[in-house]
Amino acid sequence: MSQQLQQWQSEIDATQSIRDLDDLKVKLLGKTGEITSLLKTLGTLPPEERKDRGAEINQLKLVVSDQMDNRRAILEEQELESRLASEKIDVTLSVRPEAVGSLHPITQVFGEIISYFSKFGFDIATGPEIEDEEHNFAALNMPDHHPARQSHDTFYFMPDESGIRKLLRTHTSTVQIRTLRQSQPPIRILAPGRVFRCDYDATHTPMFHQIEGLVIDKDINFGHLKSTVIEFCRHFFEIPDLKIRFRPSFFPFTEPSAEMDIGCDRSGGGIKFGKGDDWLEVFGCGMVHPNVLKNCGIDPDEYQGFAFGFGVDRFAMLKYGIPDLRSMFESDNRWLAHYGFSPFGGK
Ligand code: 2NL
Repeated sequence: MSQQLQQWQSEIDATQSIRDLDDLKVKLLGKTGEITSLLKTLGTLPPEERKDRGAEINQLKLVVSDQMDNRRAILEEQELESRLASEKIDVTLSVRPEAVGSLHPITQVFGEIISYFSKFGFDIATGPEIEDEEHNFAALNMPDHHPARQSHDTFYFMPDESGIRKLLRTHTSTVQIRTLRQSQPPIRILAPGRVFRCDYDATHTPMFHQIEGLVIDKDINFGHLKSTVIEFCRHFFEIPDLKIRFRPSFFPFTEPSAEMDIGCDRSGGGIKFGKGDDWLEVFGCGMVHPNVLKNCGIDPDEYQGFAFGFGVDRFAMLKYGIPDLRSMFESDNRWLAHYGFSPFGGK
C-alpha cells in the first residue's frame, strides 16, 4: 500500500500546472478514479476485512487530497509569479485615438468652478438628492404653507405610514443645512449637485445642476459677499473688467437678498459679455437669515454669513455658446463631439 502511495505522491509532484493537477485529481479521485475504484472493491471482501480495509483506503484518500492541496498552493504561486514576470502594462501609452471620450460641458464647468473656489479654502459638500421637507424648506425659513414652497414646483413622493412626504431636493441648500447642523463655524463650503423642479421648456429642465456657496464666521458682511461673487464671475467669464450690478431681491433664507447681473450686448442677435448696455441675471445671493442660523443651532448675534446660488447648466451655456438648454440632456454623440471637452484639459 505504501508503495502505491509513493507512486501517487510522485505523480502529484510531477505535475507542472494547475491543469495537470486537475487532470490527476480526476484520475485518482474522480468517479472512475483509482482511489474511488479501490473503495468500490470493498464490497467483494469478506465482511471481517471490510472495516479495516475501508478505513485504510479512506486514510489514503485524505493523505492524497492533502498532498494535492499543497501542490496546488505551490503551482498557484508559480503561475502568479510567471504572469507577473511576463505580463506588463505600459500605463504611459496613449489611448487609441478613436476611443477618446469627452467631458460633458456641465462636468467641465463643475470642474472649473470647484477648482476656483477650492483655492479660497471652500470645502466641497454633498448630500442626498431624496430629501425631506425639513431640510428642503422648514429649516430655510419656509414653514408649512409658506408661499415660496409652491414656487419651487416640487416633486413629492407618496407619504409614508406616518404621513411624512419625501421629495426630490429643489436646491442644494439642503446640503448647507446639513453642514450647518453638523459643524461649528467658521464654515466655508461649496455645494454642487443635481436639483429637481417640475418645469419643462426651452430654458427649464426637470433636472438641472446648481452650485451654492456658504460662508459663516464672525464679522462677515455684505462686502465679503460682493467681492467673492464679483471676482468669481470675472474669473469664470475671463473678462477682468466685466460690468456687474446688484439689485435688491427676496429669498426667504437671506436678508438682505440680492440678484446679480452681468453687463452684456444683445444687439447682434446672440449675447456678448464685457460690452454693451444690456444686463443678464446670473446669481441669487444674500446674508444668511438669522432664522436659518437659529434653526441650525448657531447664534446669529455671534456669527453671520453670506450665501449664493446659481445654475451650472446656464453658466455652461453662457460661457460656451450653447443655444438650447434641452440639448444638454439628449445624449447626442454629435452634440458631445462638438461641445465636449478633452478629459486631459484644454479643448
Ligand atoms: C438662486 C438663488 C440662493 C442661497 C441660494 C442659502 C443657503 C442657506 C442659507 C441661505 Cl443654507 N441661503 N442659499 C441664498 C441666496 C440665493 O440661490 O437663484 N439659485 C438658483
